[in-house]
Amino acid sequence: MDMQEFFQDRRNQAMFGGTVLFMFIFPIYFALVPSLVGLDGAGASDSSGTWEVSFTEEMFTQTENSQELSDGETYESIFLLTEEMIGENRNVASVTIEVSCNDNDDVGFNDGGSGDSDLAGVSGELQDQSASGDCGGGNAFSMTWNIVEGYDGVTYEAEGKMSDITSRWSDNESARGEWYVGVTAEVVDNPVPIVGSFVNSDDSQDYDITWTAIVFEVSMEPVLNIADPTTE
Ligand SMILES: [Ca+2]
Ligand SMILES: [Ca+2]
Repeated sequence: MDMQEFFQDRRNQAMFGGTVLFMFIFPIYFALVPSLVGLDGAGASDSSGTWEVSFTEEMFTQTENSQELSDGETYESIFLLTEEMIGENRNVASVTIEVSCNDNDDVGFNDGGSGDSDLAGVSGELQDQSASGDCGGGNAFSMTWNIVEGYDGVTYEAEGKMSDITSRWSDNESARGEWYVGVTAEVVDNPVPIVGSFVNSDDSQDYDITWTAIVFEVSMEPVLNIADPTTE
């Protein structure tokens, strides 16, 4: 059967027409389905509209104690923030380290501590920080890196494309890796006077270290703007 005979047959015509129809319908159908069921990721259909944008947070914390350090000694604190902890479709809002110490070995809470970060093992263009403070019992010092600027976790309404809202809250794959802060002790001996002599009372200090990473997921629900007839 040559091509001319093939197309003269009515059954073949119908079959051919049906085939051509489905060749067009299926790609259109499968392109639409993800947006219809709300599963579209980046690159797929990108709905525009008014959205209620909300956030689901998870907090990762790591606490440790430096043990007793002598004056000038440095404790190496490492916090690992992995892709596995962050997970797909989630972003890192911030990473914080808080260091506290309580110099109750002698009189006057006169020890202190300082910290210097080294973020060579962390993805992204993050700036190193230094901080220091006194061992009065509370936080001696802390450092915070805001990975997603302006993040506060508060639900809000926005107009626009889903993809624009998603990228507004993107951490751009930064903050992953090995966070390092060296905590250096500053120990000051303040002798306690005992009748006729001095007691060498303070030659060390320990530090409590807490790392906190806030990870979040963005959710968007369409806002239906239905005018209330009773107010018009
Ligand atoms: Ca002291
Ligand atoms: Ca001390």
